[in-house]
This record gives sequence, C-alpha cells and structure tokens, in this order.
Amino acid sequence: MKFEFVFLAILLRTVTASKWHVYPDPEYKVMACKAGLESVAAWCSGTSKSFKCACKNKPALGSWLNCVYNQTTKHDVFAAESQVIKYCDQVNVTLTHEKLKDAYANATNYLVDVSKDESFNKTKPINYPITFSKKAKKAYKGYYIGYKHRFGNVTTSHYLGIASLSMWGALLVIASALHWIGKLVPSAKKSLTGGLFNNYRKSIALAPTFSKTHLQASEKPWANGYFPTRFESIVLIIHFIYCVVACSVIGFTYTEGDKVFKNYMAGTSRYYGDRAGIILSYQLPLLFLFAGRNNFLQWMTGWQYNRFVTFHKWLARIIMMEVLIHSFAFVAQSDALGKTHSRLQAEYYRHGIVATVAGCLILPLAAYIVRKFAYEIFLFVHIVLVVMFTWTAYVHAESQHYENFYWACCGVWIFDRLVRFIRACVFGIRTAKATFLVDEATIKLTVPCSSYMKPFPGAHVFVQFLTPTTFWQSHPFTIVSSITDENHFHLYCKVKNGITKKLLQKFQATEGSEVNVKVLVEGFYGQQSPYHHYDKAVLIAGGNGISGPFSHALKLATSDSKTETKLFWQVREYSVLNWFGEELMQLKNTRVQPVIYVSNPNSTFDSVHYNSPSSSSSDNSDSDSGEKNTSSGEKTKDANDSHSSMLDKFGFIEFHQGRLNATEVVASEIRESVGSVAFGACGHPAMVDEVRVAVKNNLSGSSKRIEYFEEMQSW
Ligand SMILES: Cc1cc2nc3c(=O)[nH]c(=O)nc-3n(C[C@H](O)[C@H](O)[C@H](O)COP(=O)(O)OP(=O)(O)OC[C@H]3O[C@@H](n4cnc5c(N)ncnc54)[C@H](O)[C@@H]3O)c2cc1C
Ligand SMILES: *[C@@H]1O[C@H](CO)[C@@H](O)[C@H](O)[C@H]1NC(C)=O
Ligand SMILES: *[C@@H]1O[C@H](CO)[C@@H](O)[C@H](O)[C@H]1NC(C)=O
Ligand SMILES: *[C@@H]1O[C@H](CO)[C@@H](O)[C@H](O)[C@H]1NC(C)=O
Ligand SMILES: *[C@@H]1O[C@H](CO)[C@@H](O)[C@H](O)[C@H]1NC(C)=O
Ligand SMILES: *[C@@H]1O[C@H](CO)[C@@H](O)[C@H](O)[C@H]1NC(C)=O
Ligand SMILES: *[C@@H]1O[C@H](CO)[C@@H](O)[C@H](O)[C@H]1NC(C)=O
Ligand SMILES: *[C@@H]1O[C@H](CO)[C@@H](O)[C@H](O)[C@H]1NC(C)=O
Ligand SMILES: *[C@@H]1O[C@H](CO)[C@@H](O)[C@H](O)[C@H]1NC(C)=O
Ligand SMILES: CC(=O)N[C@H]1CO[C@H](CO)[C@@H](O)[C@@H]1O
Repeated sequence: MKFEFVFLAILLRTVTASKWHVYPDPEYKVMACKAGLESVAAWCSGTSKSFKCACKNKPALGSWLNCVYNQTTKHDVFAAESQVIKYCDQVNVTLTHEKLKDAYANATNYLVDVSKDESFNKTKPINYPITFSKKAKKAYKGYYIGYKHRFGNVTTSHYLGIASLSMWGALLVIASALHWIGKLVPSAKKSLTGGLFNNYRKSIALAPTFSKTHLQASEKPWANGYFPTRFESIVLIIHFIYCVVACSVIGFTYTEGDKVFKNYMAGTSRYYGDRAGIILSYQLPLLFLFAGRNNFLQWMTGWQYNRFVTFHKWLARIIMMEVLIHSFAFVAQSDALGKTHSRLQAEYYRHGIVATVAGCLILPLAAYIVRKFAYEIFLFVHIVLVVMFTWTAYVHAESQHYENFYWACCGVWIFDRLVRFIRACVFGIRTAKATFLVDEATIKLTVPCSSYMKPFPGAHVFVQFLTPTTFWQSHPFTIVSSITDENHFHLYCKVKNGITKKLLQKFQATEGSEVNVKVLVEGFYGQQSPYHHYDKAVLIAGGNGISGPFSHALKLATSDSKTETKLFWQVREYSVLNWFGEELMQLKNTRVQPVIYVSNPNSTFDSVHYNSPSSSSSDNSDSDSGEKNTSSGEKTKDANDSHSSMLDKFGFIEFHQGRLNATEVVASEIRESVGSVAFGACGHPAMVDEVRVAVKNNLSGSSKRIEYFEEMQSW
C-alpha cells in the first residue's frame, strides 16, 4: 500500500505543475493599446511582437501610456501600470509607477494627431508621440476584443478541463468513501436496504447497460467487446455529454473588426481548436492512470481493474474525438490564415499531424476482435503507438508550453512499470511444477510463494513463462492456495490458443507427469470481496472459474466467520474430481456446502480415480489408462465398487445431474436465507450475467441486504 501513497504524491506534483497564465482585463487593455498604436504608426524600424520599442522609445512609451490612461478607470489604472512595468521588465527596462506618470505628463506636451495627415506613412519611424485618435481607437478596440476572445477562451478551456477532472475526482472520492465505510463499518452498509437504495441498486449499480447483457456481449460479433454495466454507462454518458458541450459551446461569437484574427474562419476555428486541445490535455493523464495495473484508485474505490479498463477504453474514444476536433480546427485555421504551407514546414505542426495519425490508428487496432484473436499483437502495437503518440504530442505541445500534461502521463506510466518491476523482483524467478490434466484440457501449475507477499482469496497473478519464445508475455491467472504443498499456490490454466497451447505442446510428450518450468510471477492483484460480512455467501462457479470462488469458500471455512457458505459448481464430467478433489476435500465437515452440477448425462464416477491426497502422479497415470479401458468396455464389478467408494469419499458434496440454473439458485437461496446474502460468480460469461440479473431482479422482494460480487474479470 506504500506504493499507493508515493504514487499519489507524484500525481499531485504533476497536476500542480500544469500552471497557466490567466489574463486580467487590464492586461488586455495594455496589450491592445500597444498593438493598436503600432498598427497606426511606427517608432522603430521593423515590426516586432516584443515590447522592446514600446518600452525603450520615449515617444512610443508616451503614446502607449496615453492610450492606457484613456482606456482605464481609476479602478484598474494601477493594475494596468503594473502590467506595463512587468512587460518592460521582460526587456530589461526598469520602470516605476512614478516614472510612467512623468513619461505620460511629458508626452502630453508633444502629442501629434497624425490621422489628419493623408500622406502619413505608417511604416516610417517617427520621433514624436501621437494622440489616441479615432483610427487608433478603432484599432485598439479590434485588438482588445481579439485578445479577450483568444486568451479568455484559453482561460475558460483550462477551467473546463479542470472541471472535467474534478468530476472524476468527485466520483472517485465518493466511491472511495462508500467503499471504506462499508469496509470499516460493515453494519452501516448492510442497513442500507430501504426501497430507495434497492431501487438505485436495482436500476443502476447492479444492472447491465441493456437488460441482460454485460460480459456475454463479447460473444456477439457486432458488440466490440463487453458492454459496460449501467453504472459505468451513466458515468461515461455524463462525461461524454460534458465533453461535447464543453468543446462546442465557446460562449461568444466572432466579432467583426477583430484585429487578432482577421476573418471569421481564422477566429472561430482557433477557438474550437484551443478549447478541444486544452480539455483533452487535462484528460490524457487519466487515460494512463486508468490503464495501469497498480492504479492506487483500485485500492481506494474497491473497484476491480476491469472497471478502470472500461473507463480507459471509453475515455480514449472521447479523447480521440477531441484530438480530431483540435486537428481539423487547426487545418481550417491554417487555411483561413493562408498559413497552410508555412505551418506544414513547422516542426510542431508536423508532430501534431503524426500524433493525430498515431492516435487514430490506436482505436481500430485495439478493437475487441484484435484483442481476442491476437492479444499479444494488440499489446505490442498498442504500446508502440501510444509511445509514438505521446512523444509526438509532447513535442507538439511543448512548443505551446503544454508539455507538463505529457510529463504527468509519462510519470503515471513509468510509475506503474516500476511497481510492476519491483513486484516481479520481490517474487523472483521461480520454478513451477506443471501438470497437464488431459480430460480438462487444463495445465495445473504449482508455484512457490514469496514470503514477502501474502495471497488472498480471489487474487490473481500475472505469469511470464520463461521459455525462449514466451518470456515476454504476461498472463493473468487466479490463484488457489495449495493444500498439499506448504507455501505454494496453484494456477489452473485452461488451454486456449496462445501461450497455453504452446505450453501444452511442450508437455504433451510427458502426459500426466510433472514438468518443471521457470516462471516470473507478478502479484498479488485484485480486490478481496468481503463475504465474511454477510450471513450467507453463495459462490457460483463454472468450469475453470472455480479458483476464485473456491478460495473464498475455503477462507470462509477456515476462518472463524459465521457466514454460512454454499459453493455451486457447474462442470461437464465427474472427472473434475481428479484434479480438484483434494481441494474440495478440505471443505468436508466445514460450514461450506459444495454443490456440483454435472451436465454430461453420460458422465459417471467411473472416470474418477481419486485415491487419497498423497497419491503419486505415476499412480494416477496408470489408473488413468486402466479407466479408459473399463469405460469403453462393459462395466465391471470394480467400477461399481469405485462408484460407491467414491460416493463415500465425496458424500459431503451434493451432486446433481444437469445444468445449474443460476436464476433458480439465486431465487431459492434468497428465499431460504434468514439474513444478508452475498453472491459471487465466475465462469461462463452467460452464466455470470445470469447471476447478476437474477440478483438484481430479486433485490426488491427481500428486506435483507443482498450483494453481488463479480469474481470474474475480462478486458
Ligand atoms: C483476472 C483474470 C483472471 C484469470 N484467471 C484465469 C484462471 O484462473 N484460469 C484460466 O484458465 N484463465 C484465467 N484467465 C484467463 C487467462 O488469462 C487467459 O485464458 C490466458 O491469458 C489465455 O492465454 P492464451 O495466450 O493461451 O490465450 P489466447 O488463445 O491467445 O486468447 C484467449 C483469450 O484470452 C485473452 N487473453 C490472452 N492473453 C491475455 C492477457 N495477457 N491478458 C488478458 N487476457 C488475455 C484473449 O483476449 C482471448 O480472449 C483469467 C483472466 C483474467 C483477466
Ligand atoms: C519629453 O518628450 C520629448 C518628446 O518625445 C523627448 O524628446 C524628451 O526627451 C522628453 N523628456 C523627458 C524628460 O522625458
Ligand atoms: C479618450 O480619448 C478620446 C479621443 O480619442 C477623448 O475624446 C476622450 O475624452 C478621452 N477620454 C479620457 C477619459 O481621457
Ligand atoms: C535582460 O538581461 C538579462 C541579464 O542581464 C539577459 O540575459 C537577457 O537576455 C536580457 N533580455 C533582453 C530582452 O535584452
Ligand atoms: C513608407 O516608409 C517605408 C520605410 O521607411 C518605405 O519603405 C516605403 O516606401 C514608404 N511608403 C510610402 C508610400 O512612402
Ligand atoms: C451419451 O451417450 C449416448 C449413447 O452412448 C450418446 O448418443 C450421446 O451423444 C451421449 N451424450 C453426450 C452428451 O455425450
Ligand atoms: C485397453 O484395451 C485395448 C483394446 O480394447 C488394449 O489393446 C489395451 O492393451 C488395453 N490397455 C490396457 C492398459 O489394458
Ligand atoms: C452396482 O451396485 C448396485 C447396488 O449397490 C446395483 O444395484 C447395481 O446394479 C450395480 N451395478 C453394476 C453395473 O454392477
Ligand atoms: C431457469 O429457470 C427459470 C425460472 O425457473 C427459467 O425461466 C429459465 O428458462 C431457466 N433457464 C434455463 C437456462 O433453463
Ligand atoms: C422474491 C422475488 O422477487 N423473486 C423473484 C426473483 O427473480 C425471479 C426471476 O428472475 C422472479 O421470478 C422471482 O419472483
């Protein structure tokens, strides 16, 4: 947890570094006087944006002050003088309020009205002060309104950017407060069962965005991944609407006679461009923060990493929208100013273009389909493009003094990588024992624990298999603390098409026996759901999703909590007892009631060759081939013996043939319970969604506190 505080400090440091200049109104007047007068007469040769001539040349200073005193009132004259002193200080001319008054008094003796002179050449330097003529006043007004719009919009944009960050901050603070109150004073949370709370939870906190679909949306080809939950959608929609309004409502329109932007297009596009550019700068660090594995906000809010990943994805899409507004606005502005060609030569402009292109490529290359079928390619391309985007955007922004935002992004990213590195170092390279479980197409890994890190139920680790072709991949797996080996934990890795398949090919030659494999482990990650605060815990698992729910059940069984626990497990074959029997044995004679649903009607105990916790692996492989012969041939008396002896051994488990109906389980468990109930689910996405929806539907029918914890994460 110490990491989290260091992180907070770094983040605050980078955020406070993003200071900018707010222009007070007198400053606009001082700037506009100088620019207005210099547009009607010249005192030095060559035009310059600097204040050198205006400060050093006495007639120029006199004319400038004449305008400043004419346009200010007694309320802002002092501020305006101070501004003149500040500008002159920048060009090493030291002035005071008295000196300004003297210079003005002297100048008034020599003022010349040049506007009446038709032949006056306004680019030829003169050596006398001029009056604040009508012409000069018109120029002044044009500059005044121009600067006010230009820099006022910048100020507004900063405030809007800060406001968007503050809204996220407020949300996270509220979520953290609720999380910690629930954690420290469990009874407070349990007492929130009134109609209002249940309605809120029913229609927002627990509901998927659309009626039934959250995780299982990923199975629909058009869905591009998971649907957020309704709570997440509401947060994101509010954020989206805010961004649209903030980017599109500028607050004023282009004024004719604006001398800063000579035409409508040049002005308007600049306002939109600045607005979008500044707001997105504030939001970028959030994007990097939410994507990090070691994001301290997980610890504060109790939200799982996948919720932050959801926010990360949608924020990225909205920020890209702002990037495009910014880019196209400046394309339009360059065109309106006739500067397209010259800007294309400028380094900052070119970097801006590259950043936009890189950003645009990131989104389609991170689509669900890419992540599903080529996760490693996605990850590699994502990192390369994000580095490209950040670097080019940094160079682009630095030219306009917005680079601090990018330092914040890099700080967040580097910090996350650093913590990951430290975590991996603390665990060190370990030798894991790998066993291939044929029937389940699962690789069982037994990994020695680090004495510095304490595993907790539901935790997951990221594993790198240190073989020449796979060492760079980092995969998440849920841990199960080992029962047989002290200070070890198991990972049950379902064989899929990537790294797990590669490992399988390695092990296939040595089926059934153990293989040593070097791994680098990074953990422990995840949030532990507080089932022990509830009177009853109902854990529902499907297939390989058993790891998390089982760990919770075991913890509840072995700790002195009074929580009544049920562990439902949907499997295909009885043969799961071969690989998970030892674990389940631990639940014998405890408060935990395991219930197993076997879906394959042909499955029997015959394929189970569970002996005792001390059975060696070579025994297993012998009986394995023996079993295969019996199950394909006629059933022998042995098989019947084994059936009854199995029933003996696993008698404490309730077995059912058929599929587990999550809706029914949820409804009946709530009906039967006398106190508060917490549900947890991990397994097939459709089943997990079913549990979520069933819990949501049954909230209002119950006066007890009913909670749902999703034990499954995907991203
Ligand atoms: C928090 C968490 C806990 C998990 N616990 C378990 C577990 O206990 N047992 C288990 O069998 N599986 C678990 N998984 C899933 C497991 O991470 C993937 O099955 C594994 O990474 C697939 O590797 P592959 O290269 O063989 O898969 P592929 O065939 O390449 O891909 C299969 C699927 O896994 C996803 N995937 C691939 N690599 C990653 C990655 N590095 N990070 C996230 N997703 C990835 C892909 O998007 C794809 O949808 C867990 C996943 C998460 C997020
Ligand atoms: C007063 O103004 C005149 C004309 O600009 C200038 O030549 C002269 O040096 C000024 N005197 C002082 C004391 O500033
Ligand atoms: C400002 O200058 C104008 C001439 O441009 C003049 O009419 C007006 O009186 C001046 N106002 C003040 C407050 O000096
Ligand atoms: C002002 O003076 C400082 C130090 O004397 C010098 O570094 C700087 O370049 C000067 N600035 C201008 C605009 O002359
Ligand atoms: C005005 O002055 C500038 C610089 O002294 C000179 O180049 C230009 O030709 C002059 N223009 C006219 C119309 O006299
Ligand atoms: C069960 O066995 C019958 C007959 O052997 C077979 O037709 C059926 O497909 C099997 N069912 C499953 C789910 O394996
Ligand atoms: C299993 O049965 C097959 C034929 O049914 C036989 O060839 C094989 O040797 C048997 N294996 C064992 C281990 O008995
Ligand atoms: C197994 O034993 C039971 C009684 O214990 C008996 O009813 C059944 O027919 C036996 N089955 C086989 C295949 O021997
Ligand atoms: C589960 O039960 C409910 C109500 O009892 C029923 O509507 C639903 O269709 C069942 N689901 C499955 C998958 O059988
Ligand atoms: C008590 C209660 O509200 N029970 C409901 C639980 O949800 C199922 C359907 O999901 C309803 O049929 C029950 O009436």
